Amino acid sequence: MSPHRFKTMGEQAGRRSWAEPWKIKMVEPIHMTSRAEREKAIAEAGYNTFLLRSEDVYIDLLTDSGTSAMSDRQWAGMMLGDEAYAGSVNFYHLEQAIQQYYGYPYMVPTHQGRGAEHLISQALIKKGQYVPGNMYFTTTRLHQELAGGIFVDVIIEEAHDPEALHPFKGNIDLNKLEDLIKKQGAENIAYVSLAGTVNMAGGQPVSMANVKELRQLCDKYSILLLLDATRMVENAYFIQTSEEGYADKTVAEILLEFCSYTDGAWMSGKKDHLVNIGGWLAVRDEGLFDELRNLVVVYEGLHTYGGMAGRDMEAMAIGIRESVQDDHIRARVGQVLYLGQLLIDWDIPIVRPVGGHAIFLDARRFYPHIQQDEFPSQMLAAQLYLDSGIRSMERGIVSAGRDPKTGQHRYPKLELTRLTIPRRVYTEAHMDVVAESVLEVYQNRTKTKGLKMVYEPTRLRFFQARFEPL
Ligand code: PLI
Repeated sequence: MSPHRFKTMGEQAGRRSWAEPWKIKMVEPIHMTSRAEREKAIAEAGYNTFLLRSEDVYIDLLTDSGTSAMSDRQWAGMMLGDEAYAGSVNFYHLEQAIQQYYGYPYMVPTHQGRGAEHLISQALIKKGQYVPGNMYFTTTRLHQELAGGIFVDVIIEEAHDPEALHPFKGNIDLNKLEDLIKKQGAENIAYVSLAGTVNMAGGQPVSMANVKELRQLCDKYSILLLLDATRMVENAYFIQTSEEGYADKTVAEILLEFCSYTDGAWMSGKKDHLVNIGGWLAVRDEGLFDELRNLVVVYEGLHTYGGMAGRDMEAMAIGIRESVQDDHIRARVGQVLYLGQLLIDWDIPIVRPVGGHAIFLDARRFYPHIQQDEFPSQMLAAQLYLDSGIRSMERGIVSAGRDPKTGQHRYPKLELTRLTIPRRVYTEAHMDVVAESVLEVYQNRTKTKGLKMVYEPTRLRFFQARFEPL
């Protein structure tokens, strides 16, 4: 029983709760496995939670990507899918929603976010050019590297410190960025790659002040500023709640203003947009759009479907409108904050401040006795699964991969295990169960040993690598 949910009358007095702005119409049963079943399952999965079968998982916090519950309106929209090869009506609905809420005039759909990352990297990066960004993301950096680019992390230093309480830890350090531009020359910078609520830093937002200054710096050197808008609605919510001057603006207004400082964006619709598949790439410049339309037909599909079914574009267009409602985003981030606060109250080491989509357990402080190259975050994810059937994800040395030049492991400062909350899927009671399992694993931490990697894929190794306990 969670101590948090059963307070005395005195402690409850004066309290006014809010609740999710929806009720549940359909449910999907989940079931609990026995410890013996989980031991077998995790061993068969090579201690990699990506390799578990979802039927062996109790509460699935692997990712918030494509795992949202759609609304009845979205499901109704699926029935209106116009599956014409060209010029589907759903494409125009999607285009209109992106123009209205993100403000970019030109858009191509893609099958998901990495499809868009591929196109923008191919279109804009020349071999040997630098791509500065606010911390890497796995697929984003890989596409930049495959196009011949060199990613350079220019996020503020606080982002690498899990205990630093800066409210906008996703901000770019403008001095670091300008130093890089001066050193390498503006012509050798492909573009600035800015992400909202920076995933690998713990879902940390970027402030409006930062993007405004960034715009000025990019203008000074005539460099493009491109946005990974994947979780920008969550970012807009943090601006509304934490940045001076934005408390009275709607999340939709903040989102539109933020995007107005950028030249274009790519999107994994599987997150903010409340759908299970899809993405897009949108820009302001007509010439660049022309190039993207040429590329999309080669790699994704015709420019009016780009790898998506008509029904999926319709669900996404509706999801965009739902996602920017203040009530929705407050409940979404509110649930993440609820879980985070429980863990903070119980002195469990997590990345702070709590971000928008996930709780990141700090595996360095969890398992100080396990060396980074013995994969502490990977082991922590396995231990959580063994304890309760909860699935989380490694976001540390395995995710960081190897340096393409030296072939050595990259050793990121952050060694984290991510508990990612799908949108509109789990209840507060599920969050209590998760917190209690984390506490149990934390209490047994000194007994836990590390892992050795026994199979390593060449690219994005975290998805399929296999491990054995030391
Ligand atoms: O999974 P995709 O291809 O739709 O999107 C790639 C992608 C791009 N940017 C960011 C910030 C992401 O978080 C992202 C995908 N993230 C996943 C799958 C995640 O579990 O976080």
